[in-house]
Amino acid sequence: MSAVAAFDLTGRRVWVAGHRGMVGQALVRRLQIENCDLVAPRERIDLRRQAAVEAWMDETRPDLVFVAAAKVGGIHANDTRPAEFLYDNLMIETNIIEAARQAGTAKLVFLGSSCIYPKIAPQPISEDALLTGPLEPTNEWYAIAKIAGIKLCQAYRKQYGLDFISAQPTNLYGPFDNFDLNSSHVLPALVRKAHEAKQAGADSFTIWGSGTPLREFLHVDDLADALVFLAKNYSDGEIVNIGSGDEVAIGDLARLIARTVGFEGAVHTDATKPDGTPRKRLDTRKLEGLGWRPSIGLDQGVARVYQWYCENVVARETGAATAA
Ligand code: GFB
Repeated sequence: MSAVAAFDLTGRRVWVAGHRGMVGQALVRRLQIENCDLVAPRERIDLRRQAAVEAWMDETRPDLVFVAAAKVGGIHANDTRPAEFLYDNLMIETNIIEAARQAGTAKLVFLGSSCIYPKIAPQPISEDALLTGPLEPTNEWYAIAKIAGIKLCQAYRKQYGLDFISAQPTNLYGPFDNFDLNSSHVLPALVRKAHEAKQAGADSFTIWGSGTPLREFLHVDDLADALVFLAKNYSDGEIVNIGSGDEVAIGDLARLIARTVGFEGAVHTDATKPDGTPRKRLDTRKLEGLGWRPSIGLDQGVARVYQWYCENVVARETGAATAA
C-alpha cells in the first residue's frame, strides 16, 4: 500500500461513468466543489457496447474516470437475474477500462463491492480476504464481475503502468436510491414498507429473511468523499475498503426505520426469503491510515433519506396518481 504525491484535480477533465445513478450523482455533487471540468455524454450511452464507449472516450479524453456505472440491485434482483448481473457488469467495466487506456486517461477509480469477499470471512473483513473462499451464492454473479474489474485494474497497472485503482464500498444508501420493492436493497425497501404501513394504518410490515443478518451501511455522500480522497491520494494495485463501522442487524434496522417514519406497529419476518451472507463488516484500517473517516451516522442518514423519499418518490407517485 502506498500513498503518493497527490493527483491534482485542478483543471482536469473528469468523467463519472454512471452519473445518473445514486453513486454517480453523489460523485458529481462532490466533484462540483473541486476545480475540475466534469464531462458527461449529452445522450445516454449503452456502456455495454464497446464501440459506443470507445467513441465517447476518444472524443472527450478524460484525465480521470470513476467507474460508478453498474447493474446493481438487492438480494432478490441478484439472485433471480444472474445473467444480467454478470454480463452487464463485465461488459461495462471492460469497455470503460480498455477505452480509458486507449484514450490516455491518467487515473481511473473502479468501484467494487463488499460482496467480492468470501461468504464466511473473518470479521471485520480486511482487503487480503479477497479470493480466500467461496462466495455468497445469492450474489456470486455480481461478485465475480466485480472481482474481474479489480483484476483488470491490477493487470493494467502491471502491464501498462497505468494508475488504475479500486475501492470496495460496504452497503450503500442515500438520495436517488432505488425504492422498488422487487429490485432494491434493504434500506430503501424498508423505508417504503414502513411509510406505506403507516399511511395504510397497518399494524405491521414484513421484512425478508430472519432479521438476524448484520449489514454495515454507508451514506453515499460519505462514499463520494472517500472516492475523491482516494483519487487524489492513493496510487496502488491493492484494493481499499470503504466502510462506516455502522453495523446493524436487519431486524434492528427495520425498527430504526419504523421509529424514523413514525410507524408504531410490529415488524414480522418472512423465512421463505433469503438471508444472504450472515455478516460483512469491512475492516477500514487501511483507509483510516491514509487519513479518511466517514461523517454521516446511520440515524442521521436514515432521517435524511426518509425526508428525500417523501419529497421525491412519494411526491412523484402521489402526483402521478392524482393526475391519472
Ligand atoms: O440489501 P440487500 O438486498 O442485499 O439485503 P445484501 C440485505 C439483507 O436484508 C438480507 C434483508 O438479509 C435481506 O434478506 N431484507 C429484509 C431485505 N427485508 C428486505 C427487503 O424488503 N428487501 C431487501 N432487498 N432485503 C447485496 C448484493 O446483498 O449487497 C449486492 O446482493 C451488493 O450484490 C449489495 O453487493 C451491497 O446485502 O444481502
